[in-house]
Amino acid sequence: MEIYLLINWSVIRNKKFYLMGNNCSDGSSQGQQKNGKKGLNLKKPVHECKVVILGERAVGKTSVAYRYLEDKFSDSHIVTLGVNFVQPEVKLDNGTTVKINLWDTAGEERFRSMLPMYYKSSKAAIFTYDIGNAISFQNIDDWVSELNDHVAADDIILYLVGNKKDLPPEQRKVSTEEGQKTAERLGMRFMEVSAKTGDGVPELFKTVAEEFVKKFKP
Ligand SMILES: Nc1nc2c(ncn2[C@@H]2O[C@H](COP(=O)(O)OP(=O)(O)OP(=O)(O)O)[C@@H](O)[C@H]2O)c(=O)[nH]1
Ligand SMILES: [Mg+2]
Repeated sequence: MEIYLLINWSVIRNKKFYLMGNNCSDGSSQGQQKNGKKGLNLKKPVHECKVVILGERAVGKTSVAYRYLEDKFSDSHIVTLGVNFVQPEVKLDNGTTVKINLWDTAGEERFRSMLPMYYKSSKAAIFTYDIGNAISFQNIDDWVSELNDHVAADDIILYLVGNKKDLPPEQRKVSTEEGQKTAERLGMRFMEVSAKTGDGVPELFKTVAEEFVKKFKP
């Protein structure tokens, strides 16, 4: 079942929808945490990281974002019209918070021309395919070369993510090894996840946040 939902250009945060302006930044700010025992204010860094999630229609881009943000899953394909903006936060082990300004883009062909504005100044790109759909995997090269036309390789961290890891073996069309090889060839980090079960999803966003801090906020 396909549902067209007009929630684009909104921020899903704390289970509410907010209208937004296109005002995300990649700057950082300083949060403060009070140490009750000693009465000291210990500054904990808060960084913002712009991330774009890309891939063919129905590979599960929105579902991955929704799983991380709300820890929920829907069997319906809620077709993304243009782009959704969500803002999950990741807390790292050292107390640093990374606010991920996540642009969840539409896989449908008719929206392709608007994608470059979301690549621009992104610090990470998550290329997603469906492990049960070989075409969505074969097309990854096209997605990557499209991004390379707009962003210098050194300015962005690339992830290749095979979603729908929960599918039974007989429905799998792309092996883990094929995914790994392609990621190596394209200089990307690789993971398989399932938005349905949640397997690998928190790890994905944690890795994105950690790598972002390592590379851009050392
Ligand atoms: N089995 C399984 N199905 C999934 C998974 N993730 C998403 N789906 C299903 O795949 C379909 C498409 O999911 P979406 O998240 O809407 O896909 P999308 O990539 O955002 O699609 P577009 O917005 O059209 O580009 C839906 O029916 C989801 O329920 C998963 O991990 N496992
Ligand atoms: Mg979507």
